[in-house]
Amino acid sequence: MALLSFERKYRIRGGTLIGGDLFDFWFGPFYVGFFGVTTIFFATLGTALIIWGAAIGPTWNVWQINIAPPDLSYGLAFAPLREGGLWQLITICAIGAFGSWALREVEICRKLGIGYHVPFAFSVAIFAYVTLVVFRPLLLGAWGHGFPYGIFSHLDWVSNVGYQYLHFHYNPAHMLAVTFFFTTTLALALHGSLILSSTNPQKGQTVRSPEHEDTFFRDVIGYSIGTLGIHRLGLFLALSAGFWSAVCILISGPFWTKGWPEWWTWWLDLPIWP
Ligand code: UQ2
Repeated sequence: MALLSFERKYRIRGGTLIGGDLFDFWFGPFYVGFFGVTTIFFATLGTALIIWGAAIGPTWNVWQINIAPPDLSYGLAFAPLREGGLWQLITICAIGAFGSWALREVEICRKLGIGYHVPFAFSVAIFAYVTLVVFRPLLLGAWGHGFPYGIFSHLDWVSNVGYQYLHFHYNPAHMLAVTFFFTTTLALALHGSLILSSTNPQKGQTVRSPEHEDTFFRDVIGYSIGTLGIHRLGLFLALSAGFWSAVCILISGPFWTKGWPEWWTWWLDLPIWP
């Protein structure tokens, strides 16, 4: 079905979670909905606060602009705007905008009668962000444990927090996350190249079928995961990468305060050695 005639068919009322028919309309190509309105609200306010934070800071150099969380001495209290309060408000706006965007995706899925896989996947990314700026700071007792909003400043934060645990690559959850990130790129490279090899033929050649795709992998490694399976695997690998990333930073501090290399002494402490 042609794109435009399909869209005319599906662009009907219903499926909203909140607000009934009130925001159930499109603005040009975009579905609005209650959560479209709240997305615009939080994103606009958050962006304005970031620009304000930059304006009261020492530089307009985009690489160096930095909006820092409050000092650790403020604990879990609200800080004055110039002392990290802006960071706190920006964090609230970011969570409001990300959450609104996920719920707008849910409403669109409901209209289309498709699964909630996309908003679920996006929620895992939101979970990783909220772990960094809310869950871990809560467990450590101070908003100052959140990461600063700035291009170089957040890189410095990652480096410093990593060295605080001596060698982050010894963190077992970090190992899992890195492995999932690499395996995700392997799976996408296999899938992208396989699809192009069969569906983007040279001039005069015909498009090949999924049977050709299956047979290629059966001939190479004796196994094909299948056309649906590769997408299940891809989603699992990508979500696992985000999930274990969140876990690896969440356990650093709240559940393990020493260097990560030392965690592995459990191996030497096993009672099986003579
Ligand atoms: C496949 C298949 C696809 C694919 C790919 C495979 C026809 C179009 C890439 C091959 C994938 C396998 C064997 C899994 C590899 C495992 C890991 C952990 C990377 O069989 O079906 O569909 O795109």
